[in-house]
Amino acid sequence: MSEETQMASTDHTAHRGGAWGWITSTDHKKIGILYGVSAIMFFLIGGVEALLIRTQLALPNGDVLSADAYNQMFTMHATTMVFLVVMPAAAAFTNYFLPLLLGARDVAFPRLNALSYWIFFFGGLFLTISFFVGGAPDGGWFGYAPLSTQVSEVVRMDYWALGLLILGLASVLSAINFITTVFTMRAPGMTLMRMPVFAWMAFVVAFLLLFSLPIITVGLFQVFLDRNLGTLFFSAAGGGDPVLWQHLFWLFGHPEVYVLILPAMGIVSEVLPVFSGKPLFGRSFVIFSGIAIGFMGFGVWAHHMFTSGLGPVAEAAFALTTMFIGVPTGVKIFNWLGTLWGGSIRFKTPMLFSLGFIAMFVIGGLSGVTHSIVPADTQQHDTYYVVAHFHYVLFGGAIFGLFAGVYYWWPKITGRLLHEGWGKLHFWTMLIGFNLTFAPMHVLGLAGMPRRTYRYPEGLGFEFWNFVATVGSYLIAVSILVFLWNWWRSRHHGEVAGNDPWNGRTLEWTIPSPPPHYNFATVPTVHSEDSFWHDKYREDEAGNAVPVAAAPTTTAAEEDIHMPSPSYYPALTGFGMFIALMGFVYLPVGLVAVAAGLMVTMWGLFGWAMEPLTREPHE
Ligand code: HEM
Ligand SMILES: [Cu+2]
Repeated sequence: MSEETQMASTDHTAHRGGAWGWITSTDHKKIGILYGVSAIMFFLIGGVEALLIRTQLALPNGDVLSADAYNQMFTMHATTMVFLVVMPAAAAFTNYFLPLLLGARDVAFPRLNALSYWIFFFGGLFLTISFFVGGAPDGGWFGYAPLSTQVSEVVRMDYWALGLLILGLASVLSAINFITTVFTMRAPGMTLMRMPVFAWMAFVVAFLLLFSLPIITVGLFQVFLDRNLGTLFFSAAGGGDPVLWQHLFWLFGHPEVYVLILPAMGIVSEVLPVFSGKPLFGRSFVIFSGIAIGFMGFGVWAHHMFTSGLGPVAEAAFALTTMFIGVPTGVKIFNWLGTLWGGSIRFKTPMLFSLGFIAMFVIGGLSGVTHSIVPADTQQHDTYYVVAHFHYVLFGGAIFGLFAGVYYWWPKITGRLLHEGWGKLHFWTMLIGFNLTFAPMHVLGLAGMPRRTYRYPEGLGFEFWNFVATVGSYLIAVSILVFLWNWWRSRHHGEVAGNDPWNGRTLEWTIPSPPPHYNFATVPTVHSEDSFWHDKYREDEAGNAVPVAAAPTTTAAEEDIHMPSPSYYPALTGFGMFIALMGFVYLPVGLVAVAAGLMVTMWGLFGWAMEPLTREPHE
């Protein structure tokens, strides 16, 4: 929290400063910053967990972690990175920029938006607390039954099941909010096809969340019931079916990987045109392939289950759907390359991260296609080859894409640029460290090293590449320190950005940096896609861009703009849920906390319902 309060004092948009201002804020920009700062904190936690894993595996017969601690470490590392880093980082950008890209003053439901954040925050806290009270979840991030339904360890996988349940609730609420925002809050003239590609990808992600989370919610309830009330949903001995859990999980889990990657694809689709000085090549194809990925993403889940004995027909069918989903992904890559082609490219840091994204994501995508071939996957399954694959897409893809967004939009959020030199150092150390860490895992996996094992003996040929991977992971840590330093130094020494530091194409660059709390003094009217660009440039006969004499900037009085008032009820509601969750872990004694927590939740919701949306403007 201290970070957040600190930022409040320097943030020009703060209507009310201090911690209270952040807790009660309903401004989508402040909520976006809260998501972003939380994601970075969790990234550091998940990163330390990764370093512990890699330190343990640096040499054969490592003894840094016990087997028990190792299980907690890889489970929490993955759970943290997926649910507490990449998803909230995407939520940070969507919160902050979706309204700005659409020319809106806020999201459709500002207080619901605050509730989403607070539920997420308390859900993350809940999961992380588990380390200190009886041990963290240790059944893997996909919680396979019957491992996850065993109750010998008492609470650990309860933390996991309940934590994911509540985080899912936060995501469903924001999905509804973002979908409604896109449908109802677009500026005049902003047709759906004129929406910037990042807005489009956020829109698709919201649908993916809305349709996939209910599936895992059912499964998580069943895990919780199996563990605590003796039901037998996933117990083969009791007539239940552990493979059912795998279906439920992956029917959520595969769409989830697109939830993780599509926002990064959206960011890259914003950055490439700006730094190539050209519109996005085949823009509508990029949008439609994103939609296609959204639909097809629900039809490939069993490729995670090729070794579970599905039978040849199902295996062939899922092999084919998996190969097909590579097509819309390939379309996007061609369009990005087409955007670069013949452009006047500026190699600024956001551009470097975007190019890094494309290169690393292609490697990860290709190893993904090798998983679609069933006999090959039977060999690769549960080896380090898989670990290599998903880090190329999740880290080389999602994290690089998100950092492109960080460097690109930082000046809009803070009013100051990050330093280019440090940014480039960050990029290169991260790129080299990343490849040193994860490229060797392809080799290790194909040589037969199983994932999720805390030790390997000498003499199997695993020593060299494991050591290289560990060195690489420390280089990644160095790159993150460089980023943190860049952040720190930019607070006072960063170059002042002005409205439009990159010669941008979309509406957020028409307003001051940081934007005023009402975003747009006058709601813009949109006449084309990339509308800000067309305000600044006209085409001459040869098709070259010619600057228009005076590019319009908006400044106007703010008297008549009514923004939603702050409210502490969303945070209170989230807090009540947190108390109730803690109670559920420690049944039956915990029922006291469950009752107390639900009462606080009701208090929050009731107060919220009775509260007027906007108070009389007097500030
Ligand atoms: C900081 C750099 C990172 C390093 C050094 C690292 C290292 C590792 C290692 C060695 C494992 C395998 C553990 C095992 O199988 O025993 C692992 C698992 C995993 N990591 Fe990472 N990782 C990093 C970043 C990330 C990021 C950014 C994400 C996601 C966005 C991620 C997602 C996962 C997932 C989903 C697993 C699977 C865990 C499991 O088997 O249940 N990692 N990581
Ligand atoms: Cu999948």
